[in-house]
This record gives sequence, structure tokens and C-alpha cells, in this order.
Amino acid sequence: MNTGQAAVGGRTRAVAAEAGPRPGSAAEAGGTPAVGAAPAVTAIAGGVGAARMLSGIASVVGQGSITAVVNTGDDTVLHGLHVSPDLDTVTYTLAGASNLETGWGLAGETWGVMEALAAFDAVAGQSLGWFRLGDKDLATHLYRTGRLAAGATLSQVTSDIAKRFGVEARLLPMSDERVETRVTLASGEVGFQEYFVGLGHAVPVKAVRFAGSEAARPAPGVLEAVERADIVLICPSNPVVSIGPVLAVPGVAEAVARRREATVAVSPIIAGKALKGPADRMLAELGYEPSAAGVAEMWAPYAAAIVVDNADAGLAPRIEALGVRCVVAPSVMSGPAEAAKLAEAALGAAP
Ligand code: FO1
Repeated sequence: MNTGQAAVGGRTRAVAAEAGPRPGSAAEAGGTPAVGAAPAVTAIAGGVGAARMLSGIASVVGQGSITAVVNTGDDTVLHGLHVSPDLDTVTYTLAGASNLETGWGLAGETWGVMEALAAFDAVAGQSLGWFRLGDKDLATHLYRTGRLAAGATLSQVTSDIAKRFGVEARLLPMSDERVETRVTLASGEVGFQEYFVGLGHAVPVKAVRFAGSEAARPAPGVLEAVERADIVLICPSNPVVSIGPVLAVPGVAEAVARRREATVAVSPIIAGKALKGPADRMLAELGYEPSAAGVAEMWAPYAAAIVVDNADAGLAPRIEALGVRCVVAPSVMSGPAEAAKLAEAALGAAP
């Protein structure tokens, strides 16, 4: 499996205050910000794949033209701290501050707290460090948790964190209410991170549900961002556990479906394989076809066009038969240039 490890997002910076351009900033592009004529893009986003795609989009239209509606079904509470992996992955990547090896967390991280915590394993009777929180990353979770405890909404805190990292794109959690992705395995139901990180997503999945979604409301600005976008983008994220939770928030799927003619999806499946993570296995386990055509079928009610990799060009007739325009383009985002090219293909696929 191609792991797509080489990350997109410009050069690495540990903090926004350090000199250097953000991916998609005017400074990085070496010129004027892409405003005015740039289309407003609203992206439905998961973690690493979406973050890389958004960096590419930013290099074409500028971060200021982007609104990302980000999955929070992966959110978890660890050591009393509220962790929002996908929001942080998108933030850090757009800040040019992400860890390029892992795709999550911050570059130049240290692990002093995790090491000190491991000394409690024996008395706790369990490994406390199965989900690794770097020292710098911890500051984000401390800030988020403190602000939430003081009554701020996740939207407000997300906006603060984006500002602290110098991110100009508008980042919205899918909802300010808790929606929890739960995964049923042969052994029973577990939280998403227990499956994904704790078990290394190495076990078959029987079912997935989004606890709390029925009662959740889209975060402020989410529906308007979909309604008013020139282009809605369904990022190359796991369709079931990354995009699925966003569409499960009441009103969001309907809003995207209403904008079908302006919506472009990018397949996260290339030649039957996910570049990263368990999407291919999970699709098959849940009864979907693990191919770009299978993804096109899932997104046909929402997207008028889909971008698939050159390796999947042969699927184009099947995809077009679904009433989805099929655009074939190199889709492996092995670096900023490749991400920018994929972004151009995706933006060009919109009417
Ligand atoms: N993924 C891992 O595989 N192992 C980890 O220890 C881990 C820690 C972690 C800490 C903060 C964060 O924001 C993300 C982290 N991730 C880790 C990634 C993350 O859990 C998943 O990639 C996403 O939830 C899937 O989109």
C-alpha cells in the first residue's frame, strides 16, 4: 500500500510567530493574495487527506477563500483533555506546522509529558500513552479544554486556535455538540480512537454509528458556507468515518445535495487502495465497493463530479453512468506541487 507519507503543507514551522509563509498564503505564492476573483470553496473535511487537499486548494485560491467544515466524530477525551484530531490536523497542516512523518501532531515535537506519564502505567494498571500527545500539541488541548470548560463553544475555540497558528482559512467544526463515532467490532462497540489508534485499525468493522448526531445541530455558519460557496468540495477522506459524520449532522447532507451541481468529490481510493488508513478495508467490510466507482456511488446524490486517479481511468464509463462527471487526474499528493495539481483538477471539475 502506498502510504502517501510525504506531506503537503509547505515547509515546516513550529509556531505561527516564526517567520515564513503559510501554505496558500500570498507570501508563499510570492505575490498578491488570491482574493476577488477567487472562488469561495467550502470543503467537507476529515484529517490527513483533507488537510493535504486543502493545502493544495489554498495554493490555488488562497486560504482566505476556503471554509472547511471538519469532522469532529473522532474527538476524544484523554487525561481529561478534549482532543479534536481532525480539526488540529487541518489547522497544523494549513499552518505549515504539521508533523510530516505522521500527518498528525506538530513538527519538532518533544514527548516529555508522555514519558513522565508512562511512569504511572504500573500504578494505573494500564498503558496511559497509547494515544500520543506531544508536549506542544498538549498546549492546544489544554487551551481547548479550558475554554470549553469556561463556556466557549467548539467553534469559538477552533477559531482562536486557527488564529494562534496564523491560519487564514475559516475552520468550522461540523457541530458544537458532541457527536461520537462508535465502531462495532466482533468484541463489541468501541470509541473511534480505541479502534483506530488503540487497535491500529487492524480488526474488521461490523458497523459504524455517530452517537448524538440526531440531536446535533450544524455549527454556526456551516449551512450558510455550503449554501453560499462557489464550489463545494468533498475531500479525499474516509467516506464512512471522516465524511460520514459531517453528513450525519442534521441538515448538512441536505444542504450539500441541494448544491450538487457545484459539488466536486475527490476519491480517497486509488486502484482499490486507500493511501493512508483503513478506508479500503472498512468500505468492503461495510458492504461498499472499495474502489473509486464505489466512492462515486456513495457521493452520487451529493456531487456532480468526482476526481479519480489515472490508475482508475478505466472506471470512468461506470462512474459517468451514475450521472457523475468523471475527471481523471494524478491524485497521489506526495508533495505541495502534486497537491496543487490535484486541487486545480478538482476546482476545474466544477461547472
Ligand atoms: N494517530 C495514531 O495513529 N497514534 C497516535 O498516537 C495519535 C495521536 C494523536 C494525537 C493528536 C491528534 O490530533 C491526532 C493523533 N493521532 C494519532 C491521529 C488521529 O487519531 C487519527 O489519524 C484521526 O483521528 C483519523 O482521522
